[in-house]
Amino acid sequence: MAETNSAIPLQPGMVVDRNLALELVRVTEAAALAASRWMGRGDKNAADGAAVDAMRRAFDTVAISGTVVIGEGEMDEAPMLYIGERIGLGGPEVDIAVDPLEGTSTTAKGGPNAMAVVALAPRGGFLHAPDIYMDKIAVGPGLPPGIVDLDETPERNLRELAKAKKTDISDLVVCLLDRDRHKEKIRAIRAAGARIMLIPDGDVAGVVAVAQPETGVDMYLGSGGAPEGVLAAAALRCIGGQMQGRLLFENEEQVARAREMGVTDGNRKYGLEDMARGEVMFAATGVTNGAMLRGVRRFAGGAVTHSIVMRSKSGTVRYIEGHHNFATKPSAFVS
Ligand code: VTB
Ligand code: MG
Ligand code: MG
Repeated sequence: MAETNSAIPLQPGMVVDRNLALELVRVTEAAALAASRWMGRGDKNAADGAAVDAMRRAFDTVAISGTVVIGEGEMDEAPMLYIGERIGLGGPEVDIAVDPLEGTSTTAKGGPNAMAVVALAPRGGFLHAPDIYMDKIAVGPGLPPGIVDLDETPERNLRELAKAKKTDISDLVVCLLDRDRHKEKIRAIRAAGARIMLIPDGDVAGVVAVAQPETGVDMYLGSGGAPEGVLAAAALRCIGGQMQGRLLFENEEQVARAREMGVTDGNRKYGLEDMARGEVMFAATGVTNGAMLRGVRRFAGGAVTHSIVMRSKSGTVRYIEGHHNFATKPSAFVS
């Protein structure tokens, strides 16, 4: 007889959790469908606005008492999904991190990797990251803890990673955002003999790629948005992998802003659990095609979406293909 897993007995609360994870997909689907209308139309603000609006509406149907902690800005600058905004129908108290359109420029150009992203944690579970840069390093699951370190050189990190993966450095691929500020890192990676994948935008997908073997990405390196860092950390908590991040301050105003948000040590190196604690969930729907997800495909009267949803508790990763019929779908979810 097959052994059953009796280690984790089922309790009613767990069913709520499981269903909630799937509810989150409806939210990212709605945002992705709305943003997809703006693909390649050269107007990144319109694309972003459409995603924010659709995501906000979709949240009204989710059974949570949510507080936005990573959102679209401060109350006075963002009308929707601002930091501190209360969302949901009522239910468990949770914190919400959103990027309704991760990759606005790439959407405006019809480029790769744009997606709608949501993560959920128990109250207090997310680092309250201001909208500044964060230095990031990430590797996939199944490696010895501490195998790479933000404070080590790319050469050393690559050497250690190659050793642990029992490959040559020349087999490894490092993913970075294609930015001038990464020139020195790119030079060092090439000098060490590793290969590189430069992405135009979308470093949430870039970080998560380290945990998806089919992407061929072994390490993520470089600076991108701090809110995107927290979202990526939530995903890696679910799918496995290691990540470190450190806030990068460009001026005194940013330091003060971080302090207001509770950051006492500006130089702190955050690990995965420091950025996304407790039982977290992550959902994303592709807007344009990417390494992680396929983009929205529209046809007469409907569209197909491709989403990922995962929970840290069970470690289950689901890919969901949604076939949407606009004639019968509730209008709040149609764009
Ligand atoms: C990254 C990327 C985002 O911002 O976080 C990036 O993932 C960082 O800022 O899609 P720069 O563009 O200034 O390098 C985005 O491109 C936009 O949020
Ligand atoms: Mg955004
Ligand atoms: Mg973004």
